[in-house]
Amino acid sequence: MANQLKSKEEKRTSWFMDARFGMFIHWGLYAIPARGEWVRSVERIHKDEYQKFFDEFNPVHYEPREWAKAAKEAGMKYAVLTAKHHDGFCLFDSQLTDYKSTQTKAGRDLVREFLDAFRAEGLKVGLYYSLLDWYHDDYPAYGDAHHPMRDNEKYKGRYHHFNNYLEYMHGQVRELLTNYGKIDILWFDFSYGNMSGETWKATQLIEMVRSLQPHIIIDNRLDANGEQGGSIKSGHQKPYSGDFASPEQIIPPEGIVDTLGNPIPWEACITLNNNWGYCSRDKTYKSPKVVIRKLVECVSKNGNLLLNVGPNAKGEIPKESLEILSEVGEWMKQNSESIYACGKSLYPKPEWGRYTQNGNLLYAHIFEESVGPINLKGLAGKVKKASLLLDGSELAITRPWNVSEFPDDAFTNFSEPAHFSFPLPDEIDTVIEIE
Ligand code: H79
Repeated sequence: MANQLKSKEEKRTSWFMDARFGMFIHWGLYAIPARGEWVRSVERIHKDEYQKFFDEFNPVHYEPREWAKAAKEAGMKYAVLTAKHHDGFCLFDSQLTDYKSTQTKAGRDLVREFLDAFRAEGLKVGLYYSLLDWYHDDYPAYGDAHHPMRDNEKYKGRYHHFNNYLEYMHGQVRELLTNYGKIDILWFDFSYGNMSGETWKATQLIEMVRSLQPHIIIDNRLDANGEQGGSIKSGHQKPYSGDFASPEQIIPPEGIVDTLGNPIPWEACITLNNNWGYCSRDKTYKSPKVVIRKLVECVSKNGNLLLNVGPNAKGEIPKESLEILSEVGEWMKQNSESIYACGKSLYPKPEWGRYTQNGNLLYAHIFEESVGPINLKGLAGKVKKASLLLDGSELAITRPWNVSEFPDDAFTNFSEPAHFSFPLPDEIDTVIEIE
């Protein structure tokens, strides 16, 4: 589409749709108990008891340049850090609270260092900000399904001063978007039941956000039924409907489209093991192969993948995660043309894998070992050239001897050129570029 015909929303999100692959970083006090970022809620830990993690917090190995290099090497184009998660602890030097990293042994503004480091590596930067806040006294506690103090009678009625919380929350968002230069993504989390939309004074919040950072793109979680698209796709856009949908721990089966069937930007956020925050006992890591296939799946459905890491209390990304990222990076070095700026193909999903497409270039991601040539259904007579993305070697398009059974199909014949052997090592998926 010609640029001048693009809507404001499309222009805002065009870098994002091209980027396709980003790093989510969940880091905070919960890295110390190392039982996931929900630990305070799940174990109903009292504020006074959780305080010990604030007193201990001392991430001596926090080197965001190392994080940024790991992200870049993996082929990621952007990163989103939890500036504040549900526990209310701030990784930045907010003037509105003392519950922040600068008041801990860390003594530093960790958000600023993250932003500087990732920008220096040429990545776009985003901040996650929790709408929930289990620390602030004016955030409803008693009776709130998620609050650590939900059963504690002493916390009854605190929400009468909810406006104080809203002022605080809006104020912190203002700080983040005023004091740290250009922020590319703002990632709110999350709305539920009545805690949604105007309960957060969402229209006013969005107006402030856009006035401070006109180019920022915002997720859709100021709206309760946001995750899978919600009002973004309904055609009844609200000011706070957001720029992209944010499916969590799921890749939508058909991508996400609006009511007219037009694709809308979306980003699946997925953990590497089964926790967002560092969890020392959780070793259920996905293999690099699964991660690559999930990235390809997102792109093949017009979506992005925001892949999470949960650094530990010292500030290190777990070595298991680093290993996965580095192997994904190896694959990306050879095959990233089939990811960046690519999207859903005009051709339906093939039986042996997935297609991604960028203009005239079709990328065949071969997930299954084949016996004989790969069938490119519906492409007979349309292929100018096919080659392996891995090394650029040309592949012959041939047809099998029983051609009459496949009248309209093209095949790539892996027996020519002779030096190419298929399948490749099991861990790495093969990509063919078809012009
Ligand atoms: O930041 C990450 C999660 O902490 C956050 N969103 C991502 C990006 C998130 N907040 N809420 N939820 C996800 C969904 C709520 C899940 C819950 Fe549970 C089920 C809360 C209580 C039961 C999961 C399982 C968390 C605690 C136990």
